[in-house]
Amino acid sequence: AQYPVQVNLDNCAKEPIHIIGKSQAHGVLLVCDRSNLNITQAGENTSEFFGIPVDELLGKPLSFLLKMPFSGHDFEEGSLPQEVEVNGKKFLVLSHTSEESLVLDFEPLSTVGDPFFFQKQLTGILNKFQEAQSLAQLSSEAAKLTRKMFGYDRVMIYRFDEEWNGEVIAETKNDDMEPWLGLRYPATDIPQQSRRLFLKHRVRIIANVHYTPVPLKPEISPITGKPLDISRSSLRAVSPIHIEYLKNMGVGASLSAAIVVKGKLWGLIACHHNTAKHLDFYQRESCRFLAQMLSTEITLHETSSLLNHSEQAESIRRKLVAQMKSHDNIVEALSRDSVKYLELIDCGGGAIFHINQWELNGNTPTKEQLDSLLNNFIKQQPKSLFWTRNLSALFPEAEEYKKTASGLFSLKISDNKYILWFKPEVVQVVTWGGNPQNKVFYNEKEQRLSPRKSFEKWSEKLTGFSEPWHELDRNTARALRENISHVLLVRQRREIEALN
Ligand code: BLA
Repeated sequence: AQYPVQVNLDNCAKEPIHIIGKSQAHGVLLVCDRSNLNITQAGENTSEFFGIPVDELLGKPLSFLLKMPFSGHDFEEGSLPQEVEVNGKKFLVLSHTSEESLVLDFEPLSTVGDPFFFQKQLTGILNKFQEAQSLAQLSSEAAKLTRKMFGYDRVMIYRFDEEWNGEVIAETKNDDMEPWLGLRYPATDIPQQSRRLFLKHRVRIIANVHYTPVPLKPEISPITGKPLDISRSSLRAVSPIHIEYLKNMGVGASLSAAIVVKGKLWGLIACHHNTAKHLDFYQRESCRFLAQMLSTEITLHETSSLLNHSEQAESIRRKLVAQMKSHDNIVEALSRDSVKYLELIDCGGGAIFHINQWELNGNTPTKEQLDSLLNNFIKQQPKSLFWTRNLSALFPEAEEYKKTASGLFSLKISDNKYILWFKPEVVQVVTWGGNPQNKVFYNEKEQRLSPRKSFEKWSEKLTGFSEPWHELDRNTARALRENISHVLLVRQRREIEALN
């Protein structure tokens, strides 16, 4: 056998989870030809659920299985799930199309309790969410409500950062379980194709981590001659890598629900159960709704803090403009009057470079260090705005002054005019769920990648980083540049007019 010389995490993103060709074992996957509703493929567990071996079903019309009146419309794209009876058992059938195939997920219908359970909770949930004063409180309420409604052993709110690493920002769990609150996990744990599916499907359960995957028969679609895309099936089997991951974590079943803010996957409601656990379609819809309400509430929180922040910056910028208009010297107007450019962007210090002179304010590197930073680094940047929270990683010389300037935000006004803002280093201890350097190894027995075995807390001291810059800082800086250019232009015109 050929082993990859180097274990490559890119392989995670290539795991073909959409054409996995197998289902989970708590229901039956049935595939028909859309044009005539003849059965073309089925899971090999039809005997267990329907009492009919798979070979007997293949090629037969759907009516052979569903001995009841139905019409093709019942299973069209977007139609409601249908309750059917087969072999004396009740199933809920969820249907969707995949190319020329109609994919039917048969899920055994458990005798549900109160069908209005969720509706009755709604007002309570909304009130709890609206009472929350902070994102932390909101997340914690959401975790508690999810656990109360669906009874998982551990419920976490998992938030992605800009690099798609994640952090458990709220948690509620059985007392005897180890807390994971505050732990971080690397981006490769939830690869991109999995995150993309969450944006679409929003809720996914893994009913039993210790299940035996059920192969589709035949594996290749007889209609297209290709593997069938079953990414939209609620029964789709799980990537073996992720199953191993959950086993290593000691998890028996999971539910994950997407938190989507402004069209982007913001995080997950991540639930674990120690043993197998199935939520039926209606419960999953309730969970989807809860996640939607949480998403809306998070959007509101983020929008209102964004609005406050931008109103503040706006008012400071207006005062700076007024100062520039009443001063002859722009640098003095920005740095020595009652309102200062340092207030515009959250920072520990700043510098203005103007016609080969430095004006330094607050905590900054020295003029000599800034000369080198400007000439050897900032001037090489292709755009007039540049920002980083980890300058020394990009410009090693900056290691010398990382205490004052791990964060750099620079604005070029013209070739001989720059404004810089600095943020100090904040040493942080970050704790990961397992050593993130050992994310994965090549498993010779299985001939595939395996995830790390240990999720033992692993702490890392992060040095050379500042707090991040705010996304609004870019708009603020751009607007300031416009203002300065305008003031300078008006002044230049007046000078020319005076000369004439
Ligand atoms: C999927 N990995 C996932 C999912 C989660 C995590 C939530 C989605 C599960 C679902 O679809 O229900 C990760 N789960 C976590 C994390 C926590 C948790 C971080 O509870 C923290 C508390 N995984 C690896 C490596 C690879 C990998 C190294 O660790 C690749 C080699 C792959 N993870 C992987 C794949 C999926 C996945 C392929 C998709 C599984 C599927 O949908 O079939």
